[in-house]
Amino acid sequence: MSKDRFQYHDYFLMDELLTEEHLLVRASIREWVKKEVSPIVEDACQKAEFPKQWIKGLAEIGAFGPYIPVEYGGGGMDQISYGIIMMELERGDSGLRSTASVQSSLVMYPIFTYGSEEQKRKYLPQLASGKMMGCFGLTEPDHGSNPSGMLSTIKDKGDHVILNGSKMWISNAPFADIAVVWAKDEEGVIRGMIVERGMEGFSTPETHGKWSLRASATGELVFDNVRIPKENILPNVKGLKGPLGCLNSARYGISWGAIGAALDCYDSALRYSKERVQFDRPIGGFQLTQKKLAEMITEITKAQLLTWRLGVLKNENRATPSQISMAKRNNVNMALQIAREARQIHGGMGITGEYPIMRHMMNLESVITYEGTHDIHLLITGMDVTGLNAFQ
Ligand code: TGC
Ligand code: FAD
Repeated sequence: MSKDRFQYHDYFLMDELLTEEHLLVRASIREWVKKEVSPIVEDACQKAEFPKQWIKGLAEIGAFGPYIPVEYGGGGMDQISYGIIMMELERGDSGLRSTASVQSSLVMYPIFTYGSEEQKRKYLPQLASGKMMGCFGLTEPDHGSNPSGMLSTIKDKGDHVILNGSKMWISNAPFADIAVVWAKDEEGVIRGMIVERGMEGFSTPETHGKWSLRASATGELVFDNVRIPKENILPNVKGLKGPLGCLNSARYGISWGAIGAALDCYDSALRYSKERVQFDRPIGGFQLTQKKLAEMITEITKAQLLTWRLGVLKNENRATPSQISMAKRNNVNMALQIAREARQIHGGMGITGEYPIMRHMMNLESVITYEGTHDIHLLITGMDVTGLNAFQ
């Protein structure tokens, strides 16, 4: 990729709604992404490798558990700061944001929210410092959108349980030290537990051949009679609301993250439209190009306002799961449409690694599917407004 010339766009002066701390956080993450991510991300994607050195950097900039209290190693920040961090990381690459959001929202969050005091003290500081990495196992080969049908089970054996089953499409699985896993007990109740690498019968084969999120490692979790000590079970939640509660936090972060990817595409397309000359004038002077750019910044601005408001509600503990679904669905789709339009503005150059467009576009094809597909989120909104369940 050529030099990272990204500039932020704030059409409705939304910076006036942010605090000094928010702006400082944003500046420091952006600087790190420009220095440590942009120069190597294209190569990492071409090679389908997750650059492991990013882990230390992410920990140093506070991207692991930004809103987890300081006493457990987290950043003690508010939800808007968390969102801003996700936005700046995804401006760099959705796979990078994935790694940070899984660690924060899907591993640290459940341990903090549903874990015992011993579990919090044992795992959270290690996860915040990046000395330990985690993953989240909910999806199974035959149960994606409907996790309630999961087949993974635990059987009670006194001081431990025996875990059997498998999970697939698990971000960070190939290198994770621990996995927060969801499985049904003998009464069919979903329980969460912490599975550690090295436990006998636990393996994490890597998933190859992805055309999307190539700089993020994805794998399976396979459990063959794995002995899990009872102290590894999360004591304070039972049922599907456990994993779905974690998804609220991750989906909220993605709604910010998608704005980052959209901004990067828009910024690149705007610059290219002023520099690229055809028919003796910059292509930005043609009405059809301006239509694309004007619609892009309009959609980005609407998403920025929606998401900032969601952040305020989240800070006040008033954001509902349905509001989060609406924001995740809207913003990821918005970013994907912008990536496609930006690709057109770049002409043939848009398919090369010289520009970030095609990489964002391919990444967003995963983002629009994971954490609940585009259509599942539509049905969540539909159910919220009608009171009628159209899932089954
Ligand atoms: P349903 O009967 O509606 O609900 C079961 C229980 O859960 C409660 N609940 C929630 N609680 C907290 N937050 C939410 N968002 C909740 N939604 C529902 C609900 O109140 C009920 O509680 P209770 O006490 O009555 O038992 O469940 P359902 O089986 O009908 O399913 C509903 C549906 C389809 C919306 C849900 O299962 C769903 O969201 N499906 C999508 C699955 C999904 O998003 N998977 C994501 C896997 S993780 C991932 O993709 C990580 S990618 C990370 C990265 O790399 O960045
Ligand atoms: P399916 O559920 O089979 O859906 C296929 C299609 O059917 C979709 O279009 C869907 O919208 C539609 N559909 C399903 N049900 C309905 C319905 N009731 N009405 C209308 N349409 C419906 N999971 C984890 O647990 N942890 C992770 O870390 C993780 N990381 C991921 C990383 C990547 C790169 C990817 C691609 C996925 C990841 N996932 C992870 C899994 C992800 O959450 C699932 O892919 C997603 O929830 C969809 O499940 P599925 O792929 O089985 O699709």
